[in-house]
Amino acid sequence: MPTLPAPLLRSTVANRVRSQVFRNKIVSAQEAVEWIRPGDTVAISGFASAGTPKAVMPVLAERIRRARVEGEDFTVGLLTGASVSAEVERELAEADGIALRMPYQAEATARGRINDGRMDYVDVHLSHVAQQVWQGFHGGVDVAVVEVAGITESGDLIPATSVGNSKTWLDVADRVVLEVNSWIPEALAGTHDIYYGTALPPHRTPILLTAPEDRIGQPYLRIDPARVVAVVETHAPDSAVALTAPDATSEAIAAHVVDFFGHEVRAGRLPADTLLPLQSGIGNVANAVLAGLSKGPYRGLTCFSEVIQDGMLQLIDDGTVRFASATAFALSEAGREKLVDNIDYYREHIVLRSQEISNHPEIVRRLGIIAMNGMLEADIYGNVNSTHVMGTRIMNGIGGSGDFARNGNLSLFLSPSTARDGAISSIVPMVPHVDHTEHDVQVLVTEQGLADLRGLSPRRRSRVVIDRCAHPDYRARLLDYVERAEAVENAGQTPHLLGEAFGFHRRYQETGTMRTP
Ligand code: 0RQ
Repeated sequence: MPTLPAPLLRSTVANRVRSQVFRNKIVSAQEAVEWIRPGDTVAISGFASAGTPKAVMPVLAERIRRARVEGEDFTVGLLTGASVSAEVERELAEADGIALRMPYQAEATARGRINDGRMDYVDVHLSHVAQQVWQGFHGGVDVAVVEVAGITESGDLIPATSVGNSKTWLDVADRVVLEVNSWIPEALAGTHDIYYGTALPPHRTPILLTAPEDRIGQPYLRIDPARVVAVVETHAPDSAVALTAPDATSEAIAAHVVDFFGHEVRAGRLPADTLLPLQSGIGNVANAVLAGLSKGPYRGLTCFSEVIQDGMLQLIDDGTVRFASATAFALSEAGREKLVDNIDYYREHIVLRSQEISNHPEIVRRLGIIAMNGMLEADIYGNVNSTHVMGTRIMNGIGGSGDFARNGNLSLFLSPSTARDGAISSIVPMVPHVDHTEHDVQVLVTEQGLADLRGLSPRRRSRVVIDRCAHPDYRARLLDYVERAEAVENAGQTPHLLGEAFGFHRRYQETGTMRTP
């Protein structure tokens, strides 16, 4: 644990900006926003809502709205860590203020603008964002707006409740606006591990992280004060994540996953008590899996994931999890309070890193991660669609699922077997959009059961997927499809009826259900 300078343990609004150089730059959000100009690329902190700047972005949305009324064209490109707070995402999208969005969103208005073709969206593996920005695919970054918990006397930045891409934005932006949020407990300082050793090829060297708890960097973000154009003081909480109690479907999926881990332990492929470091996506199924683990025989598990959800705090409390590495918190209001009240305890069990490290393929492969992510649908051969409803309309984005699924030791995809009250089957003959290919998907899980696809050829996989994962209402039709596909002359390695492969989806579009009368 790094030794913290004594003044960091005090906590009042006034003393959060302790460097005089930065104190001289304190302005209002209205003044700070003047540094953002039409056409700029604006990179902001924030990952799964945590650490989103609270003051400048709403003022920017208002400024864009006013400009529109006056007939001025004012849009910006918006780069983030992953999703940011729904309020910021919504206000900017409603103002039609975003020309280009990257790399992930999960908000209804933004989603609507993207699907209407009014907002360009580049859906990127989260571990690739930093290097793509360094390589210039997204142009330069004109302005970074980064939330921090404080600025030390020597000008180091105490990171916020997420790290995401903050390091990269601070490194590359021409102009930097810092929001110093005194709501964040200062005792969070020391939870972060910011690694400054990444580089572009051919200058890369090994990243020497060999266990989730390893610290390979420093607790602070750095910034050249000459590029900081404004410092804005705020005192506002992160938006809370809404949690609903796991339903019977999520619990059934979780039970299959926990059974499977037992099976892998008995087969000698996973260590008995500690398994391997776990990654799990966001949402109720992920939370149910975490809850299911606490009922198993496991003690001292580790996690190497993107976010720390309420379920993870619980697992740390009861000793199921010994250590969790992530890039952000994603907590409910109750979870937030628990974290703040017990920060000294949790700081011993948690580290937050930049997303280029939390999701790094080299580390994910080395640690042997067990990757568990949600999906919209899978096909009978194991290809997975995580992002495009009916193959065309974006839902959220690929996020970090590809970073973990492709490089993990085990890759599981989880979903209820049906969506929209049974009108959609999550198991289809052919997915109309592929995020994770049959080569990267090892295990599919629905509440019906678990299909272990490892070692199976496509023709054998199809039977296992249909028998174990498809909802009974759809099984016979899927089986009929695959049997007829196999009966065609020269059916091939992966039999399909190309005229019918999207028949389930066509039927849904034409009749509102994939079911046949
Ligand atoms: O729609 O919200 O209108 O009710 O999709 O579905 O079952 O609640 O599942 O919340 O776990 O999300 C793939 C979207 C699943 C998510 C996805 C509809 C369904 C519902 C949500 P409503 P559920 P979840 C780490 C990893 C990619 C990013 C990722 C995701 C809504 O897991 O975005 O993995 N993954 N990141 O009705 C049409 C289908 C459908 C469907 C479900 N087959 N067709 N609609 N829905 N299946 C996190 C990060 O990277 C930050």
